[in-house]
Amino acid sequence: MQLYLNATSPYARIVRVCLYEKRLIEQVELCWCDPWAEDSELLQIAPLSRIPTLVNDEGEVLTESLLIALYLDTLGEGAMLVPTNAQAKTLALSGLGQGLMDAAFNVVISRKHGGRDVDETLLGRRRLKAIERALITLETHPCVVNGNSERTLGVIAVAVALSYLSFRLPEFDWENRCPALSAWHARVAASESFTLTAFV
Ligand SMILES: N[C@@H](CCC(=O)N[C@@H](CS)C(=O)NCC(=O)O)C(=O)O
Repeated sequence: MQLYLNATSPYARIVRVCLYEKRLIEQVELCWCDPWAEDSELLQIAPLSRIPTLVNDEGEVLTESLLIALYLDTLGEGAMLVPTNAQAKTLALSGLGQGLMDAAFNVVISRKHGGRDVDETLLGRRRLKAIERALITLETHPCVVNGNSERTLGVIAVAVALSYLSFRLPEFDWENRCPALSAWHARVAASESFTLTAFV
């Protein structure tokens, strides 16, 4: 299999963490690329030119981090990323994590192309408020309150989104403002699959 990725994509990091968790990392060739480049190798196989993109051994081209994670769950070893006895809870948390990631990523990419003023637009304000609401929700989420740091897809998606916030938008200062979430995140982020995939 080949995984197209870069080192700063939070979506690609979800897939990398899952590859470690499912003990599949040795079976994947990592193809580092720039998804924004017009003439990339990635564009030859993926019309939307987005990462992560996974090409499996049959040549099937999979995109969308959470869909790729579901596929890896059917292949690898180790604990299920989406345990059958907690499917709805896990998918709900995965959606919250990816939504937080989408909002944070869109703040970063909009500022990059439109400057800080984009924060004052209708969509800019919506994104910033969505991040705030997600943090408030997560601080009292049962998973965090109960200290559940088993690395299901939901836990992975939320923890990667929070790491991305620290990496790209430190002004949110969520670590100090959300102490329970911060302690929970520190436990998840101490695992090997997180330390080996840290943003650089
Ligand atoms: N919903 C997608 C988002 C993927 C995504 O937006 N990836 C970014 C990099 S972090 C990308 O490739 N952007 C290039 C582009 O949109 O042209 C997922 O979960 O995989």
